[in-house]
Amino acid sequence: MKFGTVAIIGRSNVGKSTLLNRLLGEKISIVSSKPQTTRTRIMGIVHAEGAQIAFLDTPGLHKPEHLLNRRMVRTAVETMEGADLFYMLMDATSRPGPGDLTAVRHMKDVLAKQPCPVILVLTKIDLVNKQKLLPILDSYSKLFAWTEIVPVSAKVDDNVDRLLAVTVPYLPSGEGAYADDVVTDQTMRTLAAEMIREKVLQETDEEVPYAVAVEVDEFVEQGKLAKIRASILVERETQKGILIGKQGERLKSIGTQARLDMEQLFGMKVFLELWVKVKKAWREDEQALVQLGY
Ligand SMILES: Nc1nc2c(ncn2[C@@H]2O[C@H](COP(=O)(O)OP(=O)(O)OP(=O)(O)O)[C@@H](O)[C@H]2O)c(=O)[nH]1
Ligand SMILES: [Mg+2]
Repeated sequence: MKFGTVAIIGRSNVGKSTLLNRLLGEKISIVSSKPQTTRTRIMGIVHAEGAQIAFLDTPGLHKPEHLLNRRMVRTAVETMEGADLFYMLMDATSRPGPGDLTAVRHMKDVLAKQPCPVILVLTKIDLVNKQKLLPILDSYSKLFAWTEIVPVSAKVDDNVDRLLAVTVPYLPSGEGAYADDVVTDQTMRTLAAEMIREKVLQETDEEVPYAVAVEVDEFVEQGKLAKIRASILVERETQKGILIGKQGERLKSIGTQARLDMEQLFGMKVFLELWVKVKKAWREDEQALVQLGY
């Protein structure tokens, strides 16, 4: 039996959360086209034949501007420090860029203290012409002495099974630490907050996605019904206006989409009540960040 933890790392937007969800076959980590979507460490446990693997999704490694971002990068680094193996994700639709080099630098700092195998996972290959893939793969392969290189598409499920098969031999021997029915460390409360935030990210642009946090104020289960009351925090009045939209249209749409996702994941009916609140500069506020789970 093999048991180990795999840290899924890389710059923002390379597809870390999409890959975690694909490995699990369940959506527990939110995804959006905007960078810095994931803000915390998110564990998903795969129970395979002869192996149990705890995959750890992480915030994208980037140059931080706010206290929130510094904490995000620290979370990613700390997650690496506790892992048995890394998946370093890089995007096949572009050539290596400054973001990838920043990610490699962070990775090397951790490896200098505690070496472990690193698999380069080249993502989004569904968007790349087969002939173009080889030179791209070559350019990424030069960045580090990767243990293995595996191109995948998490979106259309191409080669992800092979990635899993390649990974298992590098994991330590041992019994699994988690019961067979444990899939994630995320609570229903956290999952609910994140699903709301995902819809906000999908429905807004420019500075709004980064200025938003979601707090669940009340989560009550009554038989097959969950009653959820949540606050969407923004930093300014103008952002509040944008989120609510004309005659409350945008907030309503965010609520409906989030509710449908929750009903599917939780397998119960959901009654969702959303409020938008202004909390100035919460991204720089240590106490607020701790309260929000960042
Ligand atoms: N076509 C295609 N798109 C993908 C694939 N994987 C991820 N994406 C898209 O890339 C964008 C970013 O995906 P995420 O999974 O949120 O990326 P991430 O690395 O977790 O990003 P952060 O949490 O911000 O660091 C989303 O729009 C995804 O739908 C893939 O295999 N193929
Ligand atoms: Mg993510």
